Amino acid sequence: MPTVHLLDYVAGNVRSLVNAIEKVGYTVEWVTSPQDVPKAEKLIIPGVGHFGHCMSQLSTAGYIEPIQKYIKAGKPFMGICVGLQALFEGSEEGPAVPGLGLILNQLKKFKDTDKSVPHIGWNSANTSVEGEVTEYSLYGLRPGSKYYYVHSYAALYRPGELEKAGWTVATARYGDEEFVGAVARDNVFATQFHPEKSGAAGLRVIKAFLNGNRLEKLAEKPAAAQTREGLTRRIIACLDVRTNDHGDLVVTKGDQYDVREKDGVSAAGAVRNLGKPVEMARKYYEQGADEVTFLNITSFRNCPIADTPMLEILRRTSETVFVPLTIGGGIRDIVDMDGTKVSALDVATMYFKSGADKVSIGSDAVTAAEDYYARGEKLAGNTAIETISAAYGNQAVVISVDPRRVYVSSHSATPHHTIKTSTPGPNGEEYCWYQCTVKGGREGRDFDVRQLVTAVEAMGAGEILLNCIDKDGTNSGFDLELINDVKQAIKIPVISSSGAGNPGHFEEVFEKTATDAALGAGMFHRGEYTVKQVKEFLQGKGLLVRQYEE
Ligand code: 1PR
Repeated sequence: MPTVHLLDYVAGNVRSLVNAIEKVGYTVEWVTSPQDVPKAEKLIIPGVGHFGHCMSQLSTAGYIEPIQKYIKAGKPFMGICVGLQALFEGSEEGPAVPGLGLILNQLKKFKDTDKSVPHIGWNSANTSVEGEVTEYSLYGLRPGSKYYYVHSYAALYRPGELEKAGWTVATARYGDEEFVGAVARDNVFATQFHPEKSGAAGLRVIKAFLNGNRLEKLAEKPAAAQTREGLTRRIIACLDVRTNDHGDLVVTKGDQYDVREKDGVSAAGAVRNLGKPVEMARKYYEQGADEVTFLNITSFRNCPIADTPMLEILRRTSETVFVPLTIGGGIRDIVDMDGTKVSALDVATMYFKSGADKVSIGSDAVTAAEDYYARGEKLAGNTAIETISAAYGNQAVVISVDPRRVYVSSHSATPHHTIKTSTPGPNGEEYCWYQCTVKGGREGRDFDVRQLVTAVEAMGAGEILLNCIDKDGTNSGFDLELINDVKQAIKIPVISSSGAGNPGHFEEVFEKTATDAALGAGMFHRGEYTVKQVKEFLQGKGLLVRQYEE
């Protein structure tokens, strides 16, 4: 098989990229020192996280000059995400550190006045000239296809500027900002999105680059409207995983977090078993899920380091599932069975190396946020959130919130942030606050969701996975009041979770809140609806969704 060289200079999920490259018929050789760079015939530089951190790593390890020489020699070069940003002169994200300077322009942070930042999700990459979509496909990019982006900084597109310098550009739109999704000139190609996480559409791009298929004429010129579509509505399938009473890892699903079968069914008292994690993840990928999340729901009992089956699940899933994978449960500093201390960062690293793109932190985030206020809203520097986001970028750190409603008679009945609710409590209470819980809802804290989400945003979290114990497994729709309240408090994206029972609930959450994504579990596991049906329904209602491509 032909070979491609991959430079793994900063940790991140490179496993998925290797899997994607192998899937399109190439083998990977690692560049492990600057001396390896000239040996490459095709070179790919991936990158996630902080621009300054990535560039300094490249520079300290002595890679800058060999890469520049490699590119000058005219050999095929591809940059992914920060690998695209590296081509620029510099970035607002790390002003002290220069980029490679092939493109004389600076990267800027997206405006967060009217939208969530980071920009996370599936967006376009339309080959265009001076803002006009063309009938050419650059390295397999297609106008109707969507690609997975995750970044806060972007090269904002100014029609004609890059083109004058000889670059072909593919663009996308986020809110009212148009930015560079991909660029190509001579032997150089780079994508801001992650092709290895962009399903079949992304694999096509990697293949076109490796096969050297630069420009291809499309059967027909795409409609101009396709250049303006923007981000699609993100639908996530979530798999709660735990060991059942026979010791097998199974996908389960609780009713308000109780995962044991109720009296009256044949397996009463047993852990509800809805299927095998790897097979189910693949099924949802093929139904068009935009992301798959695994939550190891009993991690607080088991030591995750001993929990290698969860790592194995990720490794196997990432071989066939080319959309982002999140893993949650047990991301914290731990002490292994033999007494060895393992930091949350090391635990996260194991998961990233096994194919995860994001880690989700639950209980540990609550403790860290409580400590943050106890210190007078000062950062500690050593929390799981801070250390993991510093190494892998904010976008890699999701905070899973497990709130429960506490009803009160008035605003003044509690020091916590309350809302006036349209579904009053058991004694007619018209107000409630959302209490944070830990250990899968088993322990409530004197701490509300607003306090939690604002603290973790300040600490460097990139996204919130917003569950709701009252709604979980009820099929009665999302808690719109909770979602609206959280969205008002923060700028980072929110994934709404708990309560989805039919496609209409997804429409409702997208129409009545500003949620960034919506997650379903039970209704998919029980086979009541497929992800595809949800997307078709949303599309029928005029909401933009990504279509699954074979
Ligand atoms: O605290 O960092 O070890 O993480 C533990 C993780 O496990 C947390 O993310 C927590 O939400 C999750 N978890 C713990 N116990 C349970 C349980 O169910 N007993 N599951 C649990 C939480 C919530 C969602 C669920 C949605 C949608 N599950 O993942 O899938 O509510 O369900 P629905 O669409 O069927 O209503 P740590």
